[in-house]
Amino acid sequence: MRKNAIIATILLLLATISVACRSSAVSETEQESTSEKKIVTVGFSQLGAESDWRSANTESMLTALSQENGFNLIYKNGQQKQANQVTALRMFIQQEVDYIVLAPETETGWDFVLGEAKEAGIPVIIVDRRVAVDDSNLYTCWVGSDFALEGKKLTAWINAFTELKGIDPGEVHIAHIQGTLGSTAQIGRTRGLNDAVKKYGWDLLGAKNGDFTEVRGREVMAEFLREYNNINVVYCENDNEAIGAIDAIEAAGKRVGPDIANGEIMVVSFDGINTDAQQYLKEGKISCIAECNPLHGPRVQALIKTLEAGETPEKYNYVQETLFSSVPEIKVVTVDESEGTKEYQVEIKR
Ligand code: GYE
Repeated sequence: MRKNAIIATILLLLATISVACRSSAVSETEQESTSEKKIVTVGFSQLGAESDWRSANTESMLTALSQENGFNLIYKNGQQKQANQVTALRMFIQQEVDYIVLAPETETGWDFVLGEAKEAGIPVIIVDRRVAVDDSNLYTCWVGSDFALEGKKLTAWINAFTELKGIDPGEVHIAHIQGTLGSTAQIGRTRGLNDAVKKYGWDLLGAKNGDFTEVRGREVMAEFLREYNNINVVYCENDNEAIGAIDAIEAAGKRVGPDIANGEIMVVSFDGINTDAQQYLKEGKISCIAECNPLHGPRVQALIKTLEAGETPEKYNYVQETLFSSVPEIKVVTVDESEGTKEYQVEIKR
């Protein structure tokens, strides 16, 4: 009996101490929240690390959504697997984050998990590539590039170049190295090329998947060179593929450059963030790059601020981009858009 009474007293004491601790903890956080700003918890699911564009994008996000800027960021790298991204999103939902930011690998297959986020009342911001979902209310907004427009600009540049050099459209023999199939960047850039092939009458030899990586760019370019001996333009869907393709072309004993009338193979690509690609551009090994800007961190930060203020941001937020080239004669390209034609300046890098 006595033993039981002692145990009961100890338990009572422990309970009292824990209540006391908790109430002092509550009053501390109450004090903090009145003097400090709210910490916003964000779960960010990045698709992977396939390219320099991606690394720059990740860095921009981590810097903008930092602790100093008032964020508690939970970052997950999907390692190029959608299943990993879905798992990350479910974990964020379980952790009851304030916002989910998703950089999706491919467009399809997101309805279910985004439905779960919606059910949990967590706003989702899509960054870079898009999701193709039946109900666009499953996400709050999107920020990224107009990939089809990038493709239009780059192909308009190729057309301006061949016209300038007096090259017949039927003599433009293109090897097409695609990005990850089913990603918005691939879909838009591929559409840009296919439309231009029809419009101008170029000879498209074939398309192979380079997965946005240098290694695959090298591999598929080597295959192209084994299959065709008349390639004079290589349309790479990003700079890493272009770097790999240039290696393969040079390893096969051929020259890269814009002088296609004299046997050079002209390489064009997208991004413009990679320092090796920038160097190749200056040297003329890459003739034109359609810029794709990866610095979305501050843009996502601004969207969250808008939402925190109780306002509704634009649903689709496009980034302005240019063309970079080492060919000085072409200063501007004209592109057809839904509202008519529009001119874009070409930044000459030398
Ligand atoms: O161009 C490429 C990256 O989705 C815009 O993905 C992005 C693309 C970018 O791997 O380098």
